[in-house]
Amino acid sequence: MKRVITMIAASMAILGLTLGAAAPAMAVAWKSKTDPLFGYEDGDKFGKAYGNYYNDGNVSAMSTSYQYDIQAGGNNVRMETDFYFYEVGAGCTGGGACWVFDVSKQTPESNDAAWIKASRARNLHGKATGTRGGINICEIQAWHPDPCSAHAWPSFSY
Ligand SMILES: [Ca+2]
Repeated sequence: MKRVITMIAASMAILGLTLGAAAPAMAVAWKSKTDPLFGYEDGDKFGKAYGNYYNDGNVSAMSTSYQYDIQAGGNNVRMETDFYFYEVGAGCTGGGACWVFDVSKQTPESNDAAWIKASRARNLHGKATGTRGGINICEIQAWHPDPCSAHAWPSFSY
């Protein structure tokens, strides 16, 4: 009995170390307040953004962003995150893993000349080994296709 308990304790110690290593404390930052991602329409900046993407407790991928309406008022801006997972999927070749699109999530719209924070999460997939977010800022226009910035592509393995 004592040997069994010792083995369980040893296993738990190894598991603890493993979980600790698999839970990076650092978020993956993309751009910054002083060097943000800009969105343009016809050469004019409509908005800017930065943020981070991280493993939230080995439960979800969290996309946290800060959006800023450069042309305050008028049309609103919002962020969109396309969540991808590195896993075996129908679109992968040769039965291997590839980046598989899961879902898009948007932040609430804002039109303040101020940094507005918002987060969007997606549960981690048990069979995936990594995730990435395709993140951009768009201006929401009623009678015209929405102009959007290029994508930032932060990712992490787990
Ligand atoms: Ca605006």
